[in-house]
Amino acid sequence: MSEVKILNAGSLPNIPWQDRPADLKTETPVWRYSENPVLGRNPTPEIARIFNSAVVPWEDGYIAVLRGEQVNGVPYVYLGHSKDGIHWDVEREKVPFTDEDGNPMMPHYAYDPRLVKVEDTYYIIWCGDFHGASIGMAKTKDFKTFTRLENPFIPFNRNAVLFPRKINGTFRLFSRPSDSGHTPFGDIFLSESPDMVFWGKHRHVMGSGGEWWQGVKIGAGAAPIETTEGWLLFYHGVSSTCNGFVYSMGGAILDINEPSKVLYRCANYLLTPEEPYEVSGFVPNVVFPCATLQDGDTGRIAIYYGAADTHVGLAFTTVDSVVNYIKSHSVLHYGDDEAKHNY
Ligand code: BMA
Repeated sequence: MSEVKILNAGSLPNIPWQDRPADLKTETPVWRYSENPVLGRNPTPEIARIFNSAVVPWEDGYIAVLRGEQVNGVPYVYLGHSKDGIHWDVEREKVPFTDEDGNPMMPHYAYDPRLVKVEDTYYIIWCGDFHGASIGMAKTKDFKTFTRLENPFIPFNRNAVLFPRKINGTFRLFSRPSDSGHTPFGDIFLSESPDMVFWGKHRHVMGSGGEWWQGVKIGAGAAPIETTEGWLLFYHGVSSTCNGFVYSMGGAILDINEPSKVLYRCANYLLTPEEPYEVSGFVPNVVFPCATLQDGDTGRIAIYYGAADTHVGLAFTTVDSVVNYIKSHSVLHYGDDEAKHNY
């Protein structure tokens, strides 16, 4: 197979990195940082745990929007700062959201943030409350002012993830329609918008089912990575056991011009809870990817994932090894490979 390259990512020579250990027993192309977790319990007096969180390069280091579970149990989002993407300083104050006139407009709660740069703007997307679980969105250019965009979707919906660029002239966003609780179903859908305000032309991308690790529900994880083989998507898949849900990470490759069309979908998980900080914590047996960093020069990818709703873990792969693994273990499910208008 020809070597797969990352497109339009630029250089990130200081990407957090460790080589794949020689003694790994698994064949999965994703391996963990040996000093995991990189964030966890009680980082500030206000926050009990930090987990499902998103990171981007910023100035001479990195900035993160972190899911911090407050000591009253209510989730919120906080900024983190790091020189190396591994050691983090966590702000004690919540992200100060405002409305479009600059007036304070804090969500009641906010969890599972994603942080994606599109053109010259950074978008934070989270799950909040709008008469039920739904998608919150805000934009910033300086990480000082955070302007909310009025409710992009009606409830119930979560796991919204933006594409890092327009496709055929429109912005694209994944989401996962749900219900009010620990939803026992869920597929990934794609929506498009000319202006980041009005979203429509919704299409179905991938369903749950098939292999057992993703049999109950799935949701987009990190912003898709543009590659020479298509959009590389890391997502979470959920299985049900007699002790509750188990969250694993999967991978798929989507058509570069029509990303509702799945080209390859890995039948095996890429990462599943195995380490003590993944199998034990506030919610055991959860790995929940929310962000990646990538270096276009080397093809290195660093994946940030929530572990057991308690910690942030870091894992690594290369674009060539992960795309080829997905391709060589691909099983498509009913309708995955079609562009689906469904009307
Ligand atoms: C999902 C979300 C995630 C969480 C996961 C496992 O429904 O609430 O924030 O990590 O459950 O508890």
